[in-house]
Amino acid sequence: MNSIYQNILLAKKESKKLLAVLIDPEKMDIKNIPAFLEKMHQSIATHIFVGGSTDKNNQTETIVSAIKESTNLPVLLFPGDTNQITNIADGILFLSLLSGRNPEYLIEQQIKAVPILKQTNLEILPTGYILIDGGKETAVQKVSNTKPIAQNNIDLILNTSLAGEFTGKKLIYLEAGSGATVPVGANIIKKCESQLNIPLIVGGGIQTKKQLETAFNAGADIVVIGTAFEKDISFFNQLKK
Ligand code: 1GP
Repeated sequence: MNSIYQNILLAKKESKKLLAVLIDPEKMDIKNIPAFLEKMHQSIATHIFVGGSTDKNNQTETIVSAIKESTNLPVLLFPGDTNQITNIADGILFLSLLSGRNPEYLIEQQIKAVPILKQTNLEILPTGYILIDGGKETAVQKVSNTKPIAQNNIDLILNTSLAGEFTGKKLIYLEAGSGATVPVGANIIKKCESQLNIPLIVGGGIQTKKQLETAFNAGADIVVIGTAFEKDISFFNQLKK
């Protein structure tokens, strides 16, 4: 069986676009999961990401278990910290916050995660995580205590992405932050995609089908949407298979 990453590479090669639905354990009511997933399965969604900047009540494992009961799509952890790691998921976006200069999120959390990961069978996907100004202060910014890169600083965004690839990351994630008022611009996606060899994930503030298509057409391989589905589950109707 192909790994999750091999399937992402294959999709990229075949120009098949992937949509990851982000479920935040702090915001998802467990009893709503079956109905949410049923709706999601009628859409073009291909992956489920689970995570948030914080998980104050340690709900991740319970939420991931409930999700796994009702889906065959790959479930990837998108953790804000090491407490959100659970073996019940299929894989983990192993993030380094490359846009910031806070060692805690560049390498310290990753070192703390190793003993936990060694107890799991999770597929580890090394991911360069780049926070880009989304028009408002987001949770990632607050929790990580780092500044996002301005959208007009394209050279810095590009060079940070390429530094990620050159240091061995397997994915680059351009993040405007959950609930961003301005998603990552198409010009930024285009520029990065044209020079990166590894798949590109884009998320934050994408709330309409048009914005999703803009991100895909600009070159995003995977688009992540959370808030728009949290706010209105009927958004899945616009994204039918
Ligand atoms: C956040 O990129 C994701 O980490 C998704 O953002 O919640 O704004 O869709 P939204």
